[in-house]
Amino acid sequence: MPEFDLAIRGGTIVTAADTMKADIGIRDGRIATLSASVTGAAREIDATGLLVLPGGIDSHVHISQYQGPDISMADDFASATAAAAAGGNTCVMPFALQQRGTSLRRCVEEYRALAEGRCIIDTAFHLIISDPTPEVLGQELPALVKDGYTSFKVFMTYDDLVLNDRQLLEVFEVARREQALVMVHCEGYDAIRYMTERLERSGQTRPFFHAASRPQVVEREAAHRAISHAELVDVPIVIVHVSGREAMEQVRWAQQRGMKIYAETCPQYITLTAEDLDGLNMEGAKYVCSPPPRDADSQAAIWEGLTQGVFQTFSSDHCPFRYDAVDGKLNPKARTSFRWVPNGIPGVETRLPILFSEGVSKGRISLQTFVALTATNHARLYGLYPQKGSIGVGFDADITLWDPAKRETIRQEILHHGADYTPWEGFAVTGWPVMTLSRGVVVAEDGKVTGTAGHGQILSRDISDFARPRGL
Ligand code: DUC
Ligand code: ZN
Ligand code: ZN
Repeated sequence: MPEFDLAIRGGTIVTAADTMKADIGIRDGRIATLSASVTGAAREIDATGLLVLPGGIDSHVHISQYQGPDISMADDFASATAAAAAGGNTCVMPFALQQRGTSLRRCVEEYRALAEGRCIIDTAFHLIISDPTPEVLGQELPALVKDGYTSFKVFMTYDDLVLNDRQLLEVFEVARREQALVMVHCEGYDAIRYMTERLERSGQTRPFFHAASRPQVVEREAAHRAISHAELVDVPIVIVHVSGREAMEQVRWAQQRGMKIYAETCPQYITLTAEDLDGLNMEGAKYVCSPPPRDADSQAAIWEGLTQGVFQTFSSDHCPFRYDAVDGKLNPKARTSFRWVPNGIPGVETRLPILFSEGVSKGRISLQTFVALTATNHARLYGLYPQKGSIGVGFDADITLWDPAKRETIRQEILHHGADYTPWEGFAVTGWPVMTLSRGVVVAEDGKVTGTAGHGQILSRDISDFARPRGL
């Protein structure tokens, strides 16, 4: 009987701390040994010339999320996790969205039912709280945290999701008590309404004006407000999808004051700008997401934040809609105003190549920073460590073999997501995933998805050390 089910041999292992030449022995889906030479495995994979990375963890994706009666997301759990696997990921973290007037527990069960048996890689849900009733805050949330749903997102905008300041404070208080981590969407509801109505009154309704309706000051104000509320309650929070200089500076200011404010940014904020929303006819709708992409100065600020440790995670915020579809970007109302263009872009499959190419290949960040930003910190922040997020004895054998020299041009035709376009069509990258293993099983290889639906498990998560209040 062979000692190992699988050996990965001859590669260069990269973790958030080290780079080393070693073989990996895998048994029962876990890493059983790291050593100079592993022999005696039932199967061997030759990783000569390749980097051996912890599989990507994308802690911010939206899959099959309810969008109202007229709009549908482009991915279900099968296509989203297939795309994620092809893009070098071994775990995604989507959201179970509470609709107002409904039980949080029931909504979790509904999303789990959509995911069960369909995922190709492992999946762990965050919650979205839109209706923090006494029942939700007092009973449902604490029970769900105990069941392993240890993080939730709240919104400071959108008619159906926005929480007022009092509600934010109350959610923060529960998070503090239960040691759950709150992710905050920072854009101010009233300011966006005001700008949107003004723009519409003056006929400025093309997708381009989506960006003008929510300028940086709107995000900066909300980030500052969320940080202030977090300070009042003494609770750690994550400011998600930070888009530009102004919100980044708020986060850095809070961190410099010793607060536990964590932050996430995304590929769109280092590669796209508001100009991309200015396409012919409705083409700009392909880039409509919130917060919107900004400008060159903001891209530089995001790089500052990535290199100086302001950001802990680099996620995709994958939120895919079909472009040419009546239930997507080109729904009939969207032609009347940017207000009706669904917010979000696909990106789960292209996140890793974009950061590797723009960051590592161009010499802006180290391999260690790349791994921390794309895998290790996601696992640590959201309670999946040390099961996931690194390469070491005892970790799940979630591994991506990466060719750092491979040049590729991102094109819709090579992707696996359910959207009918990519915002990065024609974007050239250096560095590409060539094989993805989920718990020791090859789920993607050379651009083909080889995993089976149902291999991916739905995970519960531990309380995160990062959610511990300062105790002030
Ligand atoms: N917020 C997200 O996190 N994703 C898509 C749209 C949005 O507003
Ligand atoms: Zn958001
Ligand atoms: Zn999102």
